[in-house]
Amino acid sequence: MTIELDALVIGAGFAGMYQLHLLRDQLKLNVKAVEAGTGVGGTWFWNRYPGARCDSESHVYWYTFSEELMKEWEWSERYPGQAEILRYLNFAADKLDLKKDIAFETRVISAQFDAAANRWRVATQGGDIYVVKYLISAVGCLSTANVPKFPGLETFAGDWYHTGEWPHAGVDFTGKRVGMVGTGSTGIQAAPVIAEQAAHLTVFQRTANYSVPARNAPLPTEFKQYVKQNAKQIRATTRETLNGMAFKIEDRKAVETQAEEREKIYEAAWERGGLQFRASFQDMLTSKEANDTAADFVKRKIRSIVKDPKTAALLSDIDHPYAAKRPPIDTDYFETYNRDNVTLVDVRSKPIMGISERGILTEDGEYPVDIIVFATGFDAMTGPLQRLNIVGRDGVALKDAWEAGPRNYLGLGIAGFPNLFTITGPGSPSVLCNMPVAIEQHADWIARCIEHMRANGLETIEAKPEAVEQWIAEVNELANKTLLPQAKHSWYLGANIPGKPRVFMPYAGGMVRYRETCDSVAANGYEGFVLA
Ligand code: N01
Repeated sequence: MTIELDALVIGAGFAGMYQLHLLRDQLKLNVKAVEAGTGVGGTWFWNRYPGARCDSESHVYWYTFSEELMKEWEWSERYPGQAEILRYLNFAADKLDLKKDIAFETRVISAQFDAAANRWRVATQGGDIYVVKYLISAVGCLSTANVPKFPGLETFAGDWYHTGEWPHAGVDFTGKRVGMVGTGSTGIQAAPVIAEQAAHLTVFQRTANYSVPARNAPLPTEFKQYVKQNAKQIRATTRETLNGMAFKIEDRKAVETQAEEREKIYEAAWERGGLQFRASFQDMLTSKEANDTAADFVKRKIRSIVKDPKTAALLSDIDHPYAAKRPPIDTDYFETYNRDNVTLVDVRSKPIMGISERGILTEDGEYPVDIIVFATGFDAMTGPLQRLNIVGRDGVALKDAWEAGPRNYLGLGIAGFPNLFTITGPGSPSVLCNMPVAIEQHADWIARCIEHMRANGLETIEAKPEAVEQWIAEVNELANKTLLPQAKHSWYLGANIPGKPRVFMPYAGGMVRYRETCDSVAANGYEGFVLA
């Protein structure tokens, strides 16, 4: 079937749903969304692994464009769990009546720009062709599962799963020997929950990781009321902070604070729990000396929690600055290693060689398991876009244009790919920000841009190559002012995927500065874009 539309949105998670709403209900475009899953939810549709929960606190992890939606929904816990977020997104989709305009179980396999017709031709796995003027990717940053290519995986006699493609029916670990590979945010959330059920859990750690207690808890009635009464103010606060959270980064510097006082501050932040640990001092991500104080504090905490000295040493032998990789938060992660049925295996010194029929093979020998859980992350940021097989002007494929790393303007537009917008694309704050805040800003900007084009009879918008050059230079410069690029094994850099170019992908200048830049670009007639 060939379907002609004004616009097509790819993906029906937080981003795609909001973009569909704006384009359909505000701009009155003829627009649809396509979604590979059988339901809305994106990340939260696919990531159903045990312990899956958001690290943003619930009162900032939702749509804030509608006060009505904010007042009608009530979160039950400090951090929303996967099932509750999925319920929330279904609630929002139903309130906005979005589902009727989303084609589910529809995976995009290619998108080709037809310059003569000034249209994108988008092909789906089912054989449909969407012919559209505007193409908006809302495919998320972490939606292309990375299953390491371990030789012999196909010979494994047990079951294996990637956390980002978790079976809807769940996995029963009762009585099973489980091997889990990966100790990022996902593995750190999953391990304590799996360990409670499994006969034995063996965690295969390549890079030791920091983690701070989340201190999740049910929300008291008073707080729920506070959120309802202050919905507008909460929204406003998330627009004023560097990372779209409701907490502000303290003005004080770790290097100018007396050791005793600093310890008290870290201790209080540890007790309070959550991502705001990294907001304790303003110099934590810019000064190695400051960062060392936080790193040292967390490492000492790990050693104080984990009883077996060898395991404690492995867990606290962390090779990167605190928060230079996305910092996880946890519920009893380090405590889990005190259980009799949990073992930690270091696969940095003795890497995984492959998978046998019976289990996981490292240079140290075979670890027999019944189930393997790959908490091995994603081909982040560029992976989901590349999977769409996008071909722009003059037959240039995105995979060739980005061979040396992503190159775009504002993280939103790509030279040679007219009328294509990438929500939370590389080069935008995205994963360094509370995602719904970054998403709403992008979707609003895109809607305003399309509105401007229609009001002025403009047919195409395309980033100028020189604007792309400047933007990439700015993204690099901002990242290099921080310690972020110093984590060698970070997915921010693409370093988790063999052969992927090492480029720091997110915009590290903060959401406030980024928003101002985008607004001023629009106010100056979409400076840096060619409009025709
Ligand atoms: O993935 P990761 P994730 N052999 O890439 C290891 C978001 N998120 O799914 O560090 C052995 O961080 C890898 O080792 P190394 C959040 O933004 C959010 O955990 O590359 N090990 C690492 O330990 C997060 O950052 C939330 O050396 C291998 C792990 O697998 C992002 O998603 C919850 C390996 C992968 O860690 C991704 O997190 C969860 C190999 N061949 C996730 N390959 C919330 O907000 C990889 N590893 C709650």
